Amino acid sequence: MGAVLVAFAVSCGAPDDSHERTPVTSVGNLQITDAYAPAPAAPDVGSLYFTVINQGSEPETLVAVETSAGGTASLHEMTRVDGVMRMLATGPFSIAPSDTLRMAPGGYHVMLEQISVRPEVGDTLDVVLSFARTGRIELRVPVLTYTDVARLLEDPGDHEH
Ligand SMILES: [Cu+2]
Repeated sequence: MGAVLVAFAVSCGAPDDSHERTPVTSVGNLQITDAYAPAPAAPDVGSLYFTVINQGSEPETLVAVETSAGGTASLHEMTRVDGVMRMLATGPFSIAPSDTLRMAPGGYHVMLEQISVRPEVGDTLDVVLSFARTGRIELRVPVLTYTDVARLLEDPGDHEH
C-alpha cells in the first residue's frame, strides 16, 4: 500500500460565508448526502440531518444511528398534532426502492440525547448508520451553526421543481 497522505486544514478565522456541501457517500445501492449537525444549543441534546437515497430495487431500512457525541441517537419526525408541531420518535425507517429519506429542520431528524461530548462549530461528528441490507455506513459530519444547517438544507443544490 502507498503512503498515507494527511492534509491539515488550517483554520484562519476566515469569515463564515458559504460552506461546501458535504460530498456524497455511496455504499451499495445507497447514497448519503447533505449530512450536517447543528451545534447543540443545549448541553446534552442535539440533532443531526442527512439524506438517504435508495437506488436499489429492494426496500432498505435504517435501523440505528450512532455518533461520537455519545448518548442516544433516535429518528424523530415533526408532526402536527391538534395544530401544534410535536416531535415523535419513529422506529426503524423503511425506504422504498427509488425513494429518498430526507431530513431537514421541521421534518425528519436524528435526535441526539444524553450527549457526553458536546459538538462545537467546526468539529466533525463521526456517525455510523446501520442499514438492514447494506450494513454500516460511516460518515464524517461537519458541525455548523443551526443557521448554516437550515440554509443548506432549505436550498438544495439540485432543484427539482
Ligand atoms: Cu427530535
